[in-house]
Amino acid sequence: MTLIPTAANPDGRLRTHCCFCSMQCGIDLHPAGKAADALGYEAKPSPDFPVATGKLCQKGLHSITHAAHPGRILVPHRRQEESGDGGRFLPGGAFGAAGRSAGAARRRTTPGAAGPSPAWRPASWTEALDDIASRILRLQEQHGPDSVAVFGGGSLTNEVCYLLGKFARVALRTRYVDYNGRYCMSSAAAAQQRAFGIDRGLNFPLDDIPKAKYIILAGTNIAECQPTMMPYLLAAKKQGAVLVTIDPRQTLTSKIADIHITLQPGHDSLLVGGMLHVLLEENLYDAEFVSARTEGLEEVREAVRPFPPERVAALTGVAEETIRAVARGFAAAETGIVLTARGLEQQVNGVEHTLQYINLCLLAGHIGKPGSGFGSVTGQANGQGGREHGLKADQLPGYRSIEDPGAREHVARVWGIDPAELPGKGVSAYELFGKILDGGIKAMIILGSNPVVSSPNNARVAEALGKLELLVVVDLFETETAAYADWLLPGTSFLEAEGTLTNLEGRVFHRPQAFAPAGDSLPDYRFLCALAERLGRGRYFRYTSVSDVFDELCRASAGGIADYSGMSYSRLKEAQGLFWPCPAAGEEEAAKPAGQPEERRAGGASETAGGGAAAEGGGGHCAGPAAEGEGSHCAGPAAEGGGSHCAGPAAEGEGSHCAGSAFGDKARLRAGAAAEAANGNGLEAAIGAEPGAVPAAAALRGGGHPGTPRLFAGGVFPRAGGRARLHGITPRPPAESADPDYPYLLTTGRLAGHYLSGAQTRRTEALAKKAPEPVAELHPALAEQLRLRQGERVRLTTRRGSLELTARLAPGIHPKTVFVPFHWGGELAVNRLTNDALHPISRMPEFKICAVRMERVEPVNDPEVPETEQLEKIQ
Ligand SMILES: Nc1nc2c(c(=O)[nH]1)N[C@H]1C(S)=C(S)[C@@H](COP(=O)(O)OP(=O)(O)OC[C@H]3O[C@@H](n4cnc5c(=O)[nH]c(N)nc54)[C@H](O)[C@@H]3O)O[C@H]1N2
Ligand SMILES: Nc1nc2c(c(=O)[nH]1)N[C@H]1C(S)=C(S)[C@@H](COP(=O)(O)OP(=O)(O)OC[C@H]3O[C@@H](n4cnc5c(=O)[nH]c(N)nc54)[C@H](O)[C@@H]3O)O[C@H]1N2
Ligand code: SF4
Ligand SMILES: [Mo]
Repeated sequence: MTLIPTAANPDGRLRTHCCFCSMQCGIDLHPAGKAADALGYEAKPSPDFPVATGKLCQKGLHSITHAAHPGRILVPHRRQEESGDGGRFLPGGAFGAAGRSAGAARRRTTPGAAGPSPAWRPASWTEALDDIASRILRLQEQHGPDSVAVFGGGSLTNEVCYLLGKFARVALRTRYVDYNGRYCMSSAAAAQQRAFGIDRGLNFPLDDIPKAKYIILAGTNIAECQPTMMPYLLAAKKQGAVLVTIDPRQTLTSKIADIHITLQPGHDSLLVGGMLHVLLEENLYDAEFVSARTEGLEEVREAVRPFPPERVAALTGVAEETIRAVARGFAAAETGIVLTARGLEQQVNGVEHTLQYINLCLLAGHIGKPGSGFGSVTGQANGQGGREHGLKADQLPGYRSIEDPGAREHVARVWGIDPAELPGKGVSAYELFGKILDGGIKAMIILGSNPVVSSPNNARVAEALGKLELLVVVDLFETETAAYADWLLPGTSFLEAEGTLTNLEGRVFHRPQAFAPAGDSLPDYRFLCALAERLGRGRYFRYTSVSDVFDELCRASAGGIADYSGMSYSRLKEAQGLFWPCPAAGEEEAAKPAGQPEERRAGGASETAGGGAAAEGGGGHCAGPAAEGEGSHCAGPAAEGGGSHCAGPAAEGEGSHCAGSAFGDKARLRAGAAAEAANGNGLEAAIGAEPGAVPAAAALRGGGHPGTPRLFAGGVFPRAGGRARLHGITPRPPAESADPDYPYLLTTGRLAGHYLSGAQTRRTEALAKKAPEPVAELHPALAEQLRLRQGERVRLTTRRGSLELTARLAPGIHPKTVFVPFHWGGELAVNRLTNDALHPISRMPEFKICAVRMERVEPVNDPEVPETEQLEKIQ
C-alpha cells in the first residue's frame, strides 16, 4: 500500500509524532532511508521536539509500518446480511467453541490478513452514513436518546476527543459516552483531583527529573512503556539521585534502581503506610510545608498508627530496614519525585494507593519546586488530552463537571444550545457494556479502542456487543471488536490526520498531517461532522478545518481546570508545544479560582468563555453554510462530491448556535476575579510558572500566556484555601485474594514491543516476531512446585475462564505472582481471566490482581531445541 505525502520539507522529510505512548516523541520520516519501511520512509528521532532525548524506541522506529499494512480498511464495510444470524455472532463466540465454528471464517481478525474478511461487503460513505443515521434515529425514536452510546479512545487527537463528547451530547443527545482512558488514568485522575484539585499526569516537566535527588517509581515500568524517558532517569542518577523501584517484578526499569522492592500486588498502601509511619514517628516530615500548605495531617497520623514498619514488614515480606531506609532517604533528600502508573492504579484500591504515594510526596515537602513533585505517568498518546475535553461520562470540556450548572451554561453557550438540552452524566466505560446487557443501550459507536481485547472479563463485553442492534466501529483494521460490528468504517492513521495531542507532561503540541488519507478513509472529525449532518444536527458541527475545532475547544475550555484558551495552532507550532493551563491573554485573571474548585469552574469558567468568544468575533466556524459555500464546512468524503450528504442544514436554521453567545459581562467578571485574587488562593499563584520553567522562549514572543510547565509553585494548590489535601488511607484487600482454590495472584501488563490491544503492533512484523504470543512469567520456585520447566505449557484458571500459555521462568517476580501481557485477542487474551470489579469512585477495573490457579499442561519443548534458543524465542 502506498500513501501520498502532503507536507514534505524541502529535503523530502516529513514530520510527525509517534502514535503510541504518552511521550509523543517527534519523528522525522526520511524518504528511502537505510531502513526504509513499507511506506518507503525511514523513521528517525526528530531533533526539533524537545521531549524525546534524540531517541526512538523500537515501537517508534516501526510506528509507520502498520499504516501501510495490507489489511487496512480503506472503504466503509457493511456486514453481509446473508450471514445467517444477521451477521452478529454468538455471545462469547470469539473465544469459545463457537469461535471455531462456521462463523469463524467470517470473523477473521488475523493480523497478517490481506484485507477484511468475507463477512463484509464494501459500501460507499453515502450508504454508510445514511444507513447508520437512519438506524440511530429509529432506535432513538423507539427507545429514547440514551439508547445510543459512544466509546472513544486516548489515541485520538484533542479535537476528536472534544468532538466525540460534543457529538454524544449535541448530535445524539445521549448521556452515554465514555472511553478507554477509564481503564487507564481514572484512578490517578480521581486521586490527583482529590489531593491537588487538578489532574495533570506529571506536575512538572520532564526536564525536572534530572534535578531530583531521590526518585521512587512505583508500579511503573518506564523502560518498556516510556523508553525515551529513561535518559532523564539516568541523568538524575548520574547527578547522584537514588532510584527506588516498587513492583512485583524485576523489570528493565528496576535494573537501574539502587533499591528494588519486590511487592506482592495490592500492597502499596500498606507499604507506603509503613514509610509514612517512619516519617511521622521520627519527625522526618517537612513540618513547615505540611502545616502551611496541606490539610489532613491528623487523618494520616491516625491511619498509619497501626502500621509501624515492623508490622508492615511482616505483612508484606519487605524488609523493615528497607522500609525505613526509603522513608528516611526520601524525606532527607533535597529534592524528590514519586512516579506511579497502572501497576497500583488498576485496582479496586487504586485511588487509595495513589493517594498514599501523594501523602508521601506531600509529607516530605517534595512538590511545587524544581526537581520535586508527583506524577502518574500517562499511558496513551493522548491519554492526557483525552481526559480533559468531555469524553468522560461526567465531564465537559476544560475538565469541567457535567453536573456543575455554571459549567453547563458556559459550554452550552459555546455550543449554541440551551444548557437544559445537555444530558446529565452517564456511566463508565465498562458499565456501558452492562447497560447493553440490561437492554438500555441498543447502539454503540466505537472510535479508537478495541474493547473486546482490552476490557476485563472480556467474554461479557463480547456478549454485550453481540446483543447490540447497531455497532459502528471506526478503525484502521478489522479488530476483534470489529468482528461484532454492523459497520466497519475506515479511520485515518496518525500519519494522515492533523491535530493536537497532550503528552504526559501536559504539553499540548501540534501534529501535522504527513500523508493524504489512505483510500477513502476519513479523518475521525470529518466522520463525526458528516454523521451529525445526517442526524439533523449539522449546524453544530460545521468547521472549515481541524484548527477550527481546536479554536472552539479552546473557547470551551476557557476558565476550566484544563484551560487551553491561550493556545492556537500558530502558537503551538512556534513553541513546539505549550503546557496547560494556558489561559487566553486578558483572561488570566478570570481564570483565578474562587474558594471552591466547583465554584471556580462554575463562576469563572462560564463567563470567561464568553469573553474569549467575543474576542474572536463570534466563532468563524459557524458563520453559517451560506457564507461557507457548499460542503466546505462539511465533513463529507471527497468521493461524494457536492456536499450531497449535508442537505440537512438548510432546514436547521443557520448559525443559530453561536448567534446568542451572550458574552459574559466582562466588568463583573473582572471584579469577581479581583476579589478572588485578593484571597490569595488564585490558580495563577498555584500554577505560576517560573521563568526557568517556560518551555520555549518562542512561546513568549508576541505575547500570550507562556503555559505552565510546573504546577503548584510556592506550594499553592488550586483547592479551597490553596492547600493540598492529605488522606488517611486504611489498607484494604483487593477484590480477590489468593485462596485454596485459586492460590496465586495474576497480574497483567505490557511488553516493550507491543502496544495495548496489539491491533497495530501485531500487524508490525518486526515487532510481532519478537513476541509472537503471550508468555506467563512465574518464579522458578513456583514453577518447581507446579513441576513446570521453562518453555512448557501452563494452564491459568480464574473464576472467569482458562488460558493456556508457555511458561517463562523469571527469578525476579514475586513468588506467588504470575504476570501475563495483554496484547493479544481471541484465545490468547488474558482479559478472558481478569476481574471486572471496579473501583467505587474511579470505576477503574482491577486489571492488576485476580486470584488464579495454575497447572502444567503437557510439555511442548522440542528436545532438539537447546535451552538458549528457547529463551530467545520467548523473550
Ligand atoms: N510498550 C508499551 N508501552 C506502553 C503501552 C503498551 O501497551 N506497550 N501502553 C501505554 C499505556 S496506555 C499505558 S497506561 C502505560 C502503562 O505503563 P505501566 O503502568 O508502566 O505498565 P504496566 O505493565 O501495565 O504496569 C507497570 C508495572 O506495574 C507492576 N505492578 C503490577 N501490580 C502492581 C502492584 O500492585 N503494585 C506495584 N507497585 N506494581 C504493580 C507490573 O509488574 C508492571 O511492571 O504504558 C504506555 N506505554
Ligand atoms: N489486562 C489488562 N487490560 C488492560 C490493561 C492492562 O494493564 N491489563 N490496560 C488498559 C489500558 S491502560 C488501556 S489504555 C486500554 C487500551 O486498550 P484499547 O482501548 O483497546 O486501545 P488500543 O489497542 O490502542 O485500541 C485502539 C484502536 O484504535 C485504532 N486506532 C488507532 N488510531 C486511530 C485513530 O486515529 N482513529 C480511529 N478511529 N482508530 C484508531 C487502532 O487500530 C486500535 O484498534 O487497555 C486496558 N486493558
Ligand atoms: S512508543 Fe513512546 S517512547 Fe517509543 S517512540 Fe513512541 S512515543 Fe517515543
Ligand atoms: Mo493506558
